[in-house]
Amino acid sequence: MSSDRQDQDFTDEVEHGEELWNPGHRACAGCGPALAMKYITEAAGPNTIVTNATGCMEVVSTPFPESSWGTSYIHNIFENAASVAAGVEAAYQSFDRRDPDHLDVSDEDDLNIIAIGGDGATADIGFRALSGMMERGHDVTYVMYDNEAYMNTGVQRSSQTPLGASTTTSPAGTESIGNDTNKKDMASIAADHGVEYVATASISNPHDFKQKVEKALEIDGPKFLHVYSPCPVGWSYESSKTVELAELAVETGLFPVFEMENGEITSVNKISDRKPVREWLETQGRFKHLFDGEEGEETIEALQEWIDGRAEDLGLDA
Ligand SMILES: Cc1ncc(C[n+]2csc(CCOP(=O)(O)OP(=O)(O)O)c2C)c(N)n1
Ligand SMILES: [Mg+2]
Repeated sequence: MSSDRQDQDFTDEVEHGEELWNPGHRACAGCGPALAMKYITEAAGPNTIVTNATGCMEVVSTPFPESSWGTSYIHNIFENAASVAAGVEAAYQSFDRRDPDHLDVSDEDDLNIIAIGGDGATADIGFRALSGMMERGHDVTYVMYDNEAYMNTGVQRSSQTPLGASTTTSPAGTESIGNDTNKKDMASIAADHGVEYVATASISNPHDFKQKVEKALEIDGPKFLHVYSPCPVGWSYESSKTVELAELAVETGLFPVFEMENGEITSVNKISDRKPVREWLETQGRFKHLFDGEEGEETIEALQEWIDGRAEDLGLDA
């Protein structure tokens, strides 16, 4: 919305289903996380307060005096989206106790508090804020959009960067094969906090993702969603291929799509004829060096083994 409209209270005016993540933001062509924002807001509707960590989604959507957000929106520092969301929730509860009429939403039960952070902001630098929010049991839905590196500051590796990826802090070269760790399993970590509902989703399946957002928002207490969101710039591929590559990551099992309820796996999007991860690696410049020598071949095999192990644990194969 433009600056002269910022004083108005839009929350009551926007009908459910209208754009709440508005065009005109500065995301790159083919930005996967931008699609994730669109789907989150479509599923959540206008009665929503978003807290958003520093990162690409904040930078592209909030250049003063404009904002792409039709929901209420708070930009917070890199490491504390979960803490700010927890504070918002605690504040609403306290308003409610003092004066229920004070609430500026049509139905307080429908108020959604959603914290959004990138993989760096969530799995690494905001990890303890997230852990505290989940452990204290705040009624907050946390969405981690995963583009597998710190993209906003120039493609540094995160704990979600896959094995073998070349990034600016894990550059492939004579001394290095690229990133030397596998993706940290954030779903299990969230479930181990006693979080009732945990799910993974991909921007290649908006229906599935939006259903999971809706389901999460209906549950009281903390919820954690991990949404896979490719980045053409950081991964080095042609921008028209974002949805295709997100889907290929699912079809290879690199990014399994599942739900966990009360610590147990309750649904898995099964895959028939899971494709070798090699097919996905070949599509991106960040893995190019893996196809050039024995060490690269060993890295591909190690990644495939890790994927096979997880697939077996999850019962991923149809
Ligand atoms: C405490 C702190 N450390 C570092 C930064 C610089 N910084 C801002 S955004 C960003 C990267 C964000 O990465 P991620 O959370 O994965 O989101 P993305 O940019 O990929 O969307 C970094 C390192 C910061 N703002 N604050
Ligand atoms: Mg990132």
